[in-house]
Amino acid sequence: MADTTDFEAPPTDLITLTRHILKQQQELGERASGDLTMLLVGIQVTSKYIASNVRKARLINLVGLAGAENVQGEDQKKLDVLSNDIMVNALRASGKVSVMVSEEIDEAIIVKGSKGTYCVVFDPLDGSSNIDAGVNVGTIFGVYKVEEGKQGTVENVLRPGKEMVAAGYTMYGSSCNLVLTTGQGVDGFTLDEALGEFILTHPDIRIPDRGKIYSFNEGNSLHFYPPTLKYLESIKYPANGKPYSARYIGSMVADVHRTLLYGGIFGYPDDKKSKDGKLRMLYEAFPMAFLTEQAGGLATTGTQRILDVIPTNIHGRCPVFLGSKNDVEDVMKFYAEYDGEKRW
Ligand code: AHM
Ligand code: MG
Repeated sequence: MADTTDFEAPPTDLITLTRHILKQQQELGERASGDLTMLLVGIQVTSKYIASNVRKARLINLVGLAGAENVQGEDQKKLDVLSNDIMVNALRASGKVSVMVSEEIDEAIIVKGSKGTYCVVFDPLDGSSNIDAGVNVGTIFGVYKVEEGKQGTVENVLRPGKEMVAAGYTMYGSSCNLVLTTGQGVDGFTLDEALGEFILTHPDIRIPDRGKIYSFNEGNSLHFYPPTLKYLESIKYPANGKPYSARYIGSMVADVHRTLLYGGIFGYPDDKKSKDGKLRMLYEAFPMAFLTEQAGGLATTGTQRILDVIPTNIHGRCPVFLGSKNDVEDVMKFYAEYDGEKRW
């Protein structure tokens, strides 16, 4: 009888996201309660549901504005509101979460009576200004753990990113990809829509030490400070005559996803107009910095490791440069050299 090694057959041993996180839990032995596993399984269900709505948005009247502003003063899209509600309801129902912070909600959500020892910070639909054009968008999340008896305060999440126990994003694009770290490297999964399962397709993602792509909104150049301008000049007019290529989607999830896979650098700097940059610390900068470091790259504000920054406000912002180790080190050198000219 022939077996599947005799012909080119589809894989017969699919590693699903659930199987993967269960295995990581088993590796931790008795130290693991299974609560994080259940929480992550809950998050993957929200990703499938949001993905399905993003796909159908044009057909079921989900494009356009919802008619309200979020805490950042930005117009909320219908899909922002829907994605937020999907996340909040699923996390609340998991019973594992005592505090949530969402980009779309002004105050931290304290889940009354919850015995859950996890806090989840998230941007339910990042890059949503792109959504009506069908461009990639994504959900970003980070998870903190708190000691039993100390749950249920906003201080539970006003902690540096290095204290997160898990982080990830789901990208809704030509395929739906969930990329996750629990501090043991970074793995990427692709949604098989027929099976309704995320399948491990990118095990142990490692960022090349140097890339050839830079990803900045150079439309802000007028406002950039000297370290950023001089760094950009150095990669566009290099001595070796081989300039970097520019790629900027304007959806952090998509720009970071490409950076993790191909290498290079993504940057959203501080500038004369936005003194802390644009990206939010808790649910944009920290999760992406955690993933980047776990994939062997670096993430800095220019002068400080992003994961060391201590947030004082749940919607606080910080400058972001992340990606290949050597590329990010180059930016840091420009910050060190031109710091005096910065303030600028
Ligand atoms: P959002 O959370 O309101 O969608 O804003 C965050 C997005 C990021 O995805 C992206 O990196 C950045 O804003 C793009 O900003 P800009 O349009 O200024 O280049
Ligand atoms: Mg966002």
